[in-house]
Amino acid sequence: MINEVQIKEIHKHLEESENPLFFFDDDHDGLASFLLLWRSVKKGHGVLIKGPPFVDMSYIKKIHEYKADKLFILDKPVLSQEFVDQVNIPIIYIDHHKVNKLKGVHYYNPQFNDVKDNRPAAYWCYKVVKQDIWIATVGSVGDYHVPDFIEQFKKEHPTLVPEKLTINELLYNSKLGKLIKIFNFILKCNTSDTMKCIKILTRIETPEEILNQETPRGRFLYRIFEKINKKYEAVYNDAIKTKPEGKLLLYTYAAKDSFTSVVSNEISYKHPDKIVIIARRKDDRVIMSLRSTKIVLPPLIRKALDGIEGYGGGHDLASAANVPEQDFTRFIDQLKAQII
Ligand SMILES: [Mn+2]
Repeated sequence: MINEVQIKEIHKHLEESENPLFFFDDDHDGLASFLLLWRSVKKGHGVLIKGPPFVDMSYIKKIHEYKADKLFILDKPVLSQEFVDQVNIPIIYIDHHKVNKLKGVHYYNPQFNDVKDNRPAAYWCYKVVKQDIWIATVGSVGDYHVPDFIEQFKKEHPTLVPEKLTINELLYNSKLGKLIKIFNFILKCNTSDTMKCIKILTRIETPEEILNQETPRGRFLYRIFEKINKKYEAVYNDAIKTKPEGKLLLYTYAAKDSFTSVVSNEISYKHPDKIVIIARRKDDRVIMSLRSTKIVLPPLIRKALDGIEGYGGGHDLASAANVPEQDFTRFIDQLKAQII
């Protein structure tokens, strides 16, 4: 866990900074983490880090652009020493993926003293700011974790949760699940709409404002969600027709939009006994989200990448991989060989 002393340290970094810069991952947990920290101090700027799991060197220029005095990196699985060495302001790195070997970073990760503790970034950010429980719940449940404050959330937002507070009910049978989708989908529209939506989220007061379209800004968010959701449903409705082959359910598509993560979660829920791979062809690469309910994925992926110029990894039951298109079949074959 990230202990109480460390939580206080993060809080101090946040309070001390006059112009913090927040780099955050492009999913519900990254966005929720940013919103929690920003809304508690209302200063600084957020930068959405899209694409691969690492923070690209090109983002360093943002630090100078914004004249930031501290850099917070939220929920990004990979940070390189090379990146850290190029940054001349304090870096506060809050993450819950496999620990990176790094020097010169204020590094907060629950896996430091317990590799099994991978409670989401937003969970820890909530411990720091102690406000906006709904945003913390979106980030946590979206990352497949039922937080210990779920009863409190239920008290404050009774209509958003299902009767049974299990992870699958919360995700697939509640308004909270829809809210998580809203957080994800606004990150998938064009940059200018995404920026507008994030700005609105830094100011919105309640989740009901969005879900029930109670205000013009809530309506705006909801309409953007609906636009992306149409595209999502087209991919999902095609993917759900896929027949599993042995222990594997593989679906490949080539649309412009990236839905692999959200689709794989939902298909895995419908096929809990399969390893689900949702793959998207993009340029000459194939980008995959892999899900399982029992078999631990990262070692499988590592072996499947043997002899391939690709990368992959992530959580035990929710991972990602990226390989050149011409090696995709080989990757799948090398993965299948391990599960049959
Ligand atoms: Mn996360």
